[in-house]
Amino acid sequence: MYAFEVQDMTCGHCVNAITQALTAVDRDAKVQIDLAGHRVEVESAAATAKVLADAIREAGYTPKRVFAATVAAAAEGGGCCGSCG
Ligand SMILES: [Cu+2]
Repeated sequence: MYAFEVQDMTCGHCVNAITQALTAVDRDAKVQIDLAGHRVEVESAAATAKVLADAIREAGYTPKRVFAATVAAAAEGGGCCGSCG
C-alpha cells in the first residue's frame, strides 16, 4: 500500500481527478481517499510509488509520499468524524 499526502486536493472533483489518474496507470488499483485528511492511499500490484506519484502530479496535484509508520500514527490519532475516524 502506498500513501500520499495531497494538500491541494480540496473537493470531490479533485478526488475524482486523482482517482482517475491513478486507475489510468493501474486499472486494478484500489484507491482510497480521505479528503479531509488530504490523504490518498493506493493499493497497487502493478505500479510503483513513483509511477503513482507522477500520475497524481500529472493530474495537477502535489503528492507527498507518506510512509507506513506515519499512516499508522495518523490512524491512531483518529479522524474528524465517525465515518473517517
Ligand atoms: Cu477540487
